[in-house]
Amino acid sequence: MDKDYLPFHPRPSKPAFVAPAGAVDAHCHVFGPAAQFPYAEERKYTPCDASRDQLFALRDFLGFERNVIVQASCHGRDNSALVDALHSAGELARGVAVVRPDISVTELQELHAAGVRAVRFNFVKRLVDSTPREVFLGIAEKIKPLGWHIVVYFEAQDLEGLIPFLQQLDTTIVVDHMGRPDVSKGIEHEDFQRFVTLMEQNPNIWTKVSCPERLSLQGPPYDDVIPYSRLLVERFSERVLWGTDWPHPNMTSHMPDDGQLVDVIPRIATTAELQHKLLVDNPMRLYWGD
Ligand code: 0GY
Repeated sequence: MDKDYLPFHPRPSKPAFVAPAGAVDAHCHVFGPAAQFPYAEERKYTPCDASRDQLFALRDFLGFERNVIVQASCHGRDNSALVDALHSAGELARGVAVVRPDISVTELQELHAAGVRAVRFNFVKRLVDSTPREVFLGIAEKIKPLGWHIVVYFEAQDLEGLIPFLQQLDTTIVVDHMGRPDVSKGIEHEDFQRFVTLMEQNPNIWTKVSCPERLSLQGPPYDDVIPYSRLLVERFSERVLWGTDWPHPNMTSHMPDDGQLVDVIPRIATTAELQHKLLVDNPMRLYWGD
């Protein structure tokens, strides 16, 4: 693990919010353990190991039933740790993989059988070297027969340049962490409004109202991020997902208490109906709908 890397919270609190039956943590990761699943050579950080069993124990402790496990950049395009976790979880987990452009149909089918239902395109420069758009478009073509969707990770200032590319992807797109707004600018700022307009104009675009801990300037209980997430949940209730982002790679300001993150949910989804859509109906439709 990197010298300055913050490990995940050792003893999260029990959340006061009780998630509805069947709730899905739709954004989390497994890291290693490195002895069994080494980190990628091209990685930009070396995290603290965070095993599948630790993830599943956290899921149960927080009162959730299922996970969507997202391949993180530290594992590159080797999805072995992800696939191992999916096999172990059976129907209780689905996966988002990162794949090579030359991946074969057989390899894709194996990932599908393990529970993968999407690929992730990462545009965050501190995490990955840039990938030419044509390469991503080639992958988008390859996954079409499987009915997968595409998860994209970018930062707010890059959205404008990405819009034409996103509009070329004629499948469901899920944007990580609300497109990472700069919350010092306010919800009326053109950057966040650009994202809201994008969702308004493109009914195939979903988002994860996740990561207040990454976006907050104030820290817990993340009051400065709530208006952004709440607006998206209320306006796009059928196209929002929620996740812990455990084990919270690359946090530098603080390490969130996962129980406290769960307690953000009733502040952004303020009715039982919105909570059910966010935590059960939407992720089940997208990841378990086949
Ligand atoms: C996240 C956020 C981060 C890392 C990754 O793939 C990754 O390494 O996604 C980050 O550093 O912002 O969603 O886990």
